[in-house]
Amino acid sequence: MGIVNVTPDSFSDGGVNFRAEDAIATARRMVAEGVAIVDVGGESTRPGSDPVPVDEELRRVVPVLEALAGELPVSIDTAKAEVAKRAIGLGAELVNDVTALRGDPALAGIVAESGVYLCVMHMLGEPRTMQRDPRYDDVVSEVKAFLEERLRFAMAEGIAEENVCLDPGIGFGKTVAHNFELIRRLDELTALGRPIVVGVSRKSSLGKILGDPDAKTGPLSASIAAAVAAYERGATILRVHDVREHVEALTAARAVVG
Ligand code: HH2
Repeated sequence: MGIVNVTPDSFSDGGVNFRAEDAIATARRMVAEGVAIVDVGGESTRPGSDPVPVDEELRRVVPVLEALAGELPVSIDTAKAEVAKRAIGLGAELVNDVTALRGDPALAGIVAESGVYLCVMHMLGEPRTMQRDPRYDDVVSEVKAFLEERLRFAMAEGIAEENVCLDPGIGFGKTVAHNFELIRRLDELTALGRPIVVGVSRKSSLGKILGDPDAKTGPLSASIAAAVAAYERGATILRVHDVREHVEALTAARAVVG
């Protein structure tokens, strides 16, 4: 899954794809590089970020979705029902909701009605405050219980189980240790029987283990290593910024794993 942030302020690529022409070109390049689906988002959820009003989010993503409609597989990274509805109308096949259907009460119905795929992600708290001293007794069992409960909720709302994938939410209300423990023990999440999405690309935990306690991002090399480790532990979808390098690395990993 390739990340196309149509935002001025995303944590690692803010502004790079803020102009629709740039976002469209990036999405097309990702497909040429082997991506399976392009995740278009108009709201940053980086630590400390504030929500974006619905009009502004639509203004950012709609021109991109219009240009890509019917051309390549698209996912919409949004928690807003109105944005999801518009994106689905323009051909989006997956709704990537970092609030796991807790943000907008109308979102579940739209996903259910249209029959698109849904990604539900774990987040402790909300982006503005989530990195202030996150605590768990056992991060993996708590994330697992949350994802299981959200899967049941989605199904109760009429979303088909086979359309749901689950994401531990690397960096969303977690310390560096929590993030790596979630990847290390990913088999406990794959046991839920649904495809697991992992988004660790460029995240600050990678920069922090490399010795910079104030890192806001991590390098490509470390992103790839973490993605390959997640793949070996059963991740199905890797959400990444640098498609070509990840496709190459994961192709080699797959050749080894067999
Ligand atoms: N991470 C980000 C955003 N959306 N969705 C899923 N399912 N999993 C993730 O790990 C995830 C996500 C944050 O990364 P990015 O989109 O690069 O940054 P920003 O939120 O600042 O736009």
